[in-house]
Amino acid sequence: MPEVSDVSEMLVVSDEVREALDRNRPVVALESTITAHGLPRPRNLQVAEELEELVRAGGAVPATIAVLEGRPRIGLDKAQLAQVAGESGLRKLGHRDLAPAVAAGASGATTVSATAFLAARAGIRVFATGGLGGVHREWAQTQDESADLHLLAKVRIAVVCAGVKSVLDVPATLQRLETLGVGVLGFRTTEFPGFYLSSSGEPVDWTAGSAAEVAGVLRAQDALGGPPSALIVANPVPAAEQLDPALHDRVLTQALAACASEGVTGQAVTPFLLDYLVRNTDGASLEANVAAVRGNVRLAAGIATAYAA
Ligand code: PSU
Ligand code: MN
Repeated sequence: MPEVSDVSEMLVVSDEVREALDRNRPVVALESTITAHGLPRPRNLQVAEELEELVRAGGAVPATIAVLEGRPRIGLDKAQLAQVAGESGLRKLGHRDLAPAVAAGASGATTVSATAFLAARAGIRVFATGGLGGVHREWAQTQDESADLHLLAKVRIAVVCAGVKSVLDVPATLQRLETLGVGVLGFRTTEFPGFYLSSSGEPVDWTAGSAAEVAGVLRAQDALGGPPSALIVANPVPAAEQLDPALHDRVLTQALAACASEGVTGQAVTPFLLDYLVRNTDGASLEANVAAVRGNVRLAAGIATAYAA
């Protein structure tokens, strides 16, 4: 077991990401749970590679994050990305799972909570994902609320997302974010996006019209100081690429029923629901999901570039 005394020895930051951070060049963190557990194979690897290319096309350096053989890695090479996409039984690691995974020498994909934590530790200010975890609809019975929310109340990072997955209780999730003090900024929208859908129907208090405006909010957060918290940049999937709302509502109702009748609980709930939607919308939910993530990654590269300028 290596002796690990500080964060720079614990985190393995790729040379490319390290150099970009040292030179104050734009970097965008990407999570790996969406690749390992959120998208079907083999499409997942294609999407993971495409997302990194989109970050580069936007003038920033991609830093996909995962834990491999007990080492938290910030920036993966091609073989490591393929390992995340292809290794069967790869664990799903939230923030609380990081220490046990490191100690055990285990590998795992990082959720939003674990990715945001590691990215912030490495000094990365902007992170792109699909949809955040949040409060599940059966919360009153299960108390299932994603650890994403609590962690985002504690780290200073911008998370560009298409809202929270529509399998969740969206109003309850927005309420929790308010209680936890996590800022929410609609990007060119006054309504919180609905992940597969362009709108959840819920209002947002603040709207930004450009990446430069979002970067201004990040600078204001930095200047205000105080206890860190995230900023959620809620970026809707383009209307032309959203899932048909009627199909969405119908299949989602079935998915929630199947989840309950099959007794799926805990960490397995989110992957189960996402997979059910893919299989029962003939792949349409997958296309909407990928479209949403693409848009988020492009925007994140723009924000990181404006912030570094
Ligand atoms: N968004 C997606 N696909 C995903 C997830 C989000 O489009 O697979 C993942 C994220 O990693 C998020 C996690 O952090 O689901 C939340 O899982 P849970 O609800 O178990 O906290
Ligand atoms: Mn959960």
